[in-house]
This record gives sequence, C-alpha cells and structure tokens, in this order.
Amino acid sequence: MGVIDRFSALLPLTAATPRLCLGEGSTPLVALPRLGERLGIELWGKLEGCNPSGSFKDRGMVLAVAKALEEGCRGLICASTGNTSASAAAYAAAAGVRCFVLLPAGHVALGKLAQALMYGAVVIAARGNFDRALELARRAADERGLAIVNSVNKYRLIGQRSAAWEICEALGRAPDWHALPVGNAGNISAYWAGYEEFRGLGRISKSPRMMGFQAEGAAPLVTGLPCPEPETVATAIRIGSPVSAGLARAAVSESEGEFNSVTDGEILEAQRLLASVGGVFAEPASCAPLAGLCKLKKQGRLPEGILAVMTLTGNGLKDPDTAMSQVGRPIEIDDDLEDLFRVLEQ
Ligand code: AN7
Repeated sequence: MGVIDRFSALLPLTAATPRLCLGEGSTPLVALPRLGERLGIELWGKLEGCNPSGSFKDRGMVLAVAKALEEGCRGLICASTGNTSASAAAYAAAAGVRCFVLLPAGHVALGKLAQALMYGAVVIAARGNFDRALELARRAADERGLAIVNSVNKYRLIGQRSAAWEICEALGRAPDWHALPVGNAGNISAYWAGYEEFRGLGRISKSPRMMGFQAEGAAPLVTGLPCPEPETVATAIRIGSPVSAGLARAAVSESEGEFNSVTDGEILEAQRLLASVGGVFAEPASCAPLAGLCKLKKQGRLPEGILAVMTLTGNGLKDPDTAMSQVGRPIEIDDDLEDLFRVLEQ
C-alpha cells in the first residue's frame, strides 16, 4: 500500500485522482540503541532511503503527480539538487507523462543523476546553483503550462506529512525531539504540519520540538542572512534561499525547537558513525541531524533520556563518490587460504 491508499482519509483526493503508487511510504522506523547509548538518549531513525526512488521525496511526489494527472497536465518540470528529480522522473515514468528536470551543473550526486536519466526524464544541467535553477523552472512552468513539482507545489508538502503520521502510529506518541536536515525547508514544515494535524485530531497529545540542521556553508536559516553562494559536501542541501523559509521558521518557533548548523567535517563524521555504529548508510545531507545531536551533546545541550527521531532522508548509495572519498580500499589477496588467514589475524 502506498501513501495515497494508506492515508486516503487525510489527503485531498477525489474520485478522479489516479491511485498512483510505486510502494512509497511505510518506511522502517528503527531503534538505534548503540548510537542512542553514546548520546544518552533513546534514538530512532526513520529510514526514508527505503522509498522507491531512495528518498523522502516520493511521499509528496506521488500526490503531486497524481493531482497533476487529475488536472490534465501536459508534463512535469522541477529544479533539483538531485532527489526531487529522481523522484519526479520515476513517477512521471510510471504515469506516462513527460518530465523535465533542471540540475545545478556539476553538483548532483552520481546515483541521482543516473536515476533521472534512467527513468527517462529530459535532464538539463544548468550552470549556476539550485536557487537559480528553481527560478527558471517556475518561469518555464508558468509560461509553458507544465506542472511544477518542487515543494512550491502544495501537494508535495501535504504528502510529506505522512512521515510524521507514520511515526506517531509506530510509537503511539510523538517523539520529544524531531531532528532533520534542512535545505529548501519543505520537509521540516511538512512534518510540523503533520504532527500538529494529528494533535488536532487527538491522535497525539504533544508535538515534538523541531530541530533543523543545515550545513555551515548553506545555513541561511541559522544566520538569518541570505546565502548567495551556498557550498557544502552535502549537495542535497546546497541551497541558499529556501522556498519554505517562512513555514520552517514558524515550525521551529511554535515547537520551541531550533535551527543549527554543522560543518562538512561533522556531517561526514556522522555519516561514518551512522553506518559503522548504527548499520544505516544514509547520504551526507541525511547525516546533518546526527552531526547536530553530537554537537549539542558535546555542548551539554542534549537533554538526558529524551526520545528523539531523526529523519534519514536519503539512501547512502546515491552518493558513492563522497562515500569512497572517506573510506579505505578492499584488502586484496590471492585466492589462497593462507593469504586469507594472514588478513584474519591482522
Ligand atoms: C536527502 O532534491 O531540495 O528542506 O531538489 O535530498 O525539504 O528541502 C532535496 C532536499 C534533505 C532537504 N535531505 O529537504 C531536491 C532537494 C535530502 C534531500 C533535503 C533534501 P528540504
């Protein structure tokens, strides 16, 4: 069952909305006891990399594309740091509509590029950053009658609320803290809306503190200043002027949460930690929250014993280059038992 069928009662569907589905949503919420012990908290990870295109984007994309089909669209367009394009391209393929994706040239992880091309989208590498590519996509959508499937499309964030609902259903409550990476700031806004909606329905009694983590080189919500030249190894969140900045600021202030930034070094260290101590391989952007929790722990600002959920937004396999730049190479041996024993004894 996908997001549309599982949450049909909570989504703006009509009889004419196609029940599009690639098996998105219902992702694992896993306890991370070894990491939690180090941090002195009860830590859980929502594995959004298990979605069909390997990131959380599928939750909102399925609804955005279904509604675009319902409205008779001629084609889809988006700008993307990579994951939105992979997701849009996948649902466009499944729905049989054309898809144009604008990517910041040279700054998209290899796996995401492979996905968009393989799903058959028209892939356009625009020289310039994501923020500029999004402006172009919005103009083109307006002037050429294409459906824009970035998070300026309201259905994207409505569909993304489903992750918060799943967490509440799985835990039987909301976490004390919810930590996630922030780029264009849509996801943190969607989670907050999802939690608040469940609180309004009496399904939870309290919403979590929303903790948003940005990369230091692309942290406009932390500094409060525009960031015209965003730069970070976490290319997914290499965004300087977040479209949903206002919603995200409201989410953080209403929930008494905060925005914070982490360095690229801290992000990469957290990526290795999550994989080697947690058993979860997530892409660099997804590791900003763990980096942030580690930073707060060091500063003595992480309350003991709280229940915290991190959204692990994208699969680690999407960015093999960044992963391989941090790890060693395999130990090569001849196909010989003595050779193998020498390694086992090292
Ligand atoms: C793995 O694909 O913006 O704060 O164009 O791919 O809701 O933008 C991706 C964003 C976090 C940030 N983690 O979420 C895009 C794009 C991963 C991401 C974010 C993104 P938002």
